[in-house]
Amino acid sequence: MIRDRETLDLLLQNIARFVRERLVPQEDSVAETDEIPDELVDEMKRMGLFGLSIPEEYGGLALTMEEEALAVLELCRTSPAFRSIIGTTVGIGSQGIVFDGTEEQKRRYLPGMATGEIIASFALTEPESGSDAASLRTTALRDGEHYVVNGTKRYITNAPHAGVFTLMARTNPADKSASGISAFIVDAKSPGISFGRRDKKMGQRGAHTCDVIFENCRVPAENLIGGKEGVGFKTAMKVLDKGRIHIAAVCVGVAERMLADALRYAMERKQFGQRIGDFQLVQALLADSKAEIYAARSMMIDAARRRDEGLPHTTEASCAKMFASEMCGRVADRAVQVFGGAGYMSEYGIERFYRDVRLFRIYEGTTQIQQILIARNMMRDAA
Ligand code: COS
Repeated sequence: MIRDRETLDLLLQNIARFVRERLVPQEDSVAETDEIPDELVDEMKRMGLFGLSIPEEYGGLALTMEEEALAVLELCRTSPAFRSIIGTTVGIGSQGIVFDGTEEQKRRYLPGMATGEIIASFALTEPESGSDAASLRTTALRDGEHYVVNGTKRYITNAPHAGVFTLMARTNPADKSASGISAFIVDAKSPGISFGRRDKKMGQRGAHTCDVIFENCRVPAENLIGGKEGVGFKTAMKVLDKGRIHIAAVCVGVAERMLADALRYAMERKQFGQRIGDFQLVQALLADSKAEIYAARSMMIDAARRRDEGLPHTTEASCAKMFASEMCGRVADRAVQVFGGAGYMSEYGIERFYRDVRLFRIYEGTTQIQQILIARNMMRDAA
């Protein structure tokens, strides 16, 4: 749903200019240093990018899902690590509070997230619990006015920068199912929290993940999201439903960028006395990519609109995330192919995208998890 086309277009133009003039020129240096310069993060804060999804009364831009998806798509016509710095605050780190938090929790945390002063991070995955999220072992045991948290969270995006974690932990260890899990807001500076070394990754340099270790970390009982135990898994699943549409938009944005680069190269590079883009076999690589991007974009927009209209969208979110992330991998592969030998060389940047986008098929639910979700929902709906 687009509320005001003119305002949205202004935002999209602003983001497009920022990407073109500020982010694209720094892609190489970010990949080299593994750091996003503070001044770029400050610019993102000033543009309101951390607050895209935060309601207006807490200082955010309160974009609808369709608007957020279009904004994110625009931001992703560059290295996806730039999106990652705002991604957890816009998405999985904050939305549990937006959906299920108490008024007091929203007032306390959301305004800082909207300005980017508080980076929010989502702590679900553990060493022994990835796709099987409901098997998580981190415990949060009530002790007077606190919960005492013990456990390790793994591959937590933005953990090294986080001000706050949305943490999923088991408040009822006797209940091994999803209903034993609760969600908390945890201040990253709480005593009892320590951080592992930054993970070395295949790509997305500039985006940081690490382990977060909780040892007798005392969390005030008032930080239990919604003040209710046993519903944290549902909060996490709702957050991921929305997150998957967001990731589909990320995939479309990066794919459009890679295809634009491949197209430019195909029109410049000459072999056998003509542009390689004039060869039909190269044209097939470009055309297949164009059609698949269009399909993914249409799915992403449709899923976003369903969400905005309050319709069920779990299946559509999974379809869009699955198709868009797989599409993005194929587009990356074809883009490298169009570049030929140059595609394998770092200086052209396309091999960096090829590595960066590999993550999309894995995080916020692997392709295989999306397949399970889609088929399960189909059978449930048919029964
Ligand atoms: N919205 C609201 N509630 C939901 C929900 C959703 N999208 N999905 C599940 N639930 C509810 C269910 O209705 C169920 O509640 P009841 O017991 O009251 O019926 C409860 O949550 C447990 O759901 P379910 O039985 O489906 O749990 P499973 O253990 O079978 O979940 C999947 C399996 C695969 C769906 C889940 O573990 C998952 O999404 N895994 C991937 C996790 C992931 O994406 N990790 C990425 C890391 S985070 S970046």
